[in-house]
Amino acid sequence: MRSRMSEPVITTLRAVPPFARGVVRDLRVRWALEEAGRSYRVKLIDHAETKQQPYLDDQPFGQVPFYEEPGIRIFETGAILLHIASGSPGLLPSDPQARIDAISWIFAGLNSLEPTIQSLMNADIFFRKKEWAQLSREDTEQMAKDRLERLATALGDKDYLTGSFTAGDLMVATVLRILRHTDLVTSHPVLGPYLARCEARPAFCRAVDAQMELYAQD
Ligand SMILES: N[C@@H](CCC(=O)N[C@@H](CS)C(=O)NCC(=O)O)C(=O)O
Repeated sequence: MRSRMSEPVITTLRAVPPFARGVVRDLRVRWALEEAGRSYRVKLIDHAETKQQPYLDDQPFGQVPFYEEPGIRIFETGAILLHIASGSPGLLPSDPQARIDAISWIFAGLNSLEPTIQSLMNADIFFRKKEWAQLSREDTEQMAKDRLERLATALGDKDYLTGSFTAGDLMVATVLRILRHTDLVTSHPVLGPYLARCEARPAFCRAVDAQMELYAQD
């Protein structure tokens, strides 16, 4: 039997507000490890500790998750996902074009989709009482909708972005989930079924259940 000491360890927050449960970004890492068939351990940290040394040496922005395995320490979910996926053909195909397409979608999720989607989440949740957020909400929503339409066009009638499921879908699906307080994705004729397809994967179900279970006692 392999020692649990060799398992990857995900550092994540001990407690989060209700709106964040099920979308804390450690979900990306849990899901990738589940898809790769790897067990893992979780290390819990208080929010205040994330803003102090020694945690800031590991995660310069004081955020979660942080990932470690023997000989490797990684911050940023994109880098963590690439690392896990590079050892898992189910997440990153070996064919050179298929592989780089999947990697492109990881970056697209993080760089072309997440900023506009997170801005709408910020306007609706974090800054909802600020006048500037209320004044700019319509434009913020339109920017997110524009990106969603581009995504839907790229997906077309395929089940997944590059045909079969990859780490690119994993990243994009977790970004789309940030909008679960709206119906922009769930009511979309292309993106709604796409997200549901990703969320029906057994590996996703195990990952999200594990995150929800962690916060169930609060
Ligand atoms: N770009 C980072 C973002 C990480 C992130 O936003 N983490 C959130 C939790 S989902 C966090 O730590 N929030 C608490 C804070 O920023 O103080 C990544 O993808 O790893």
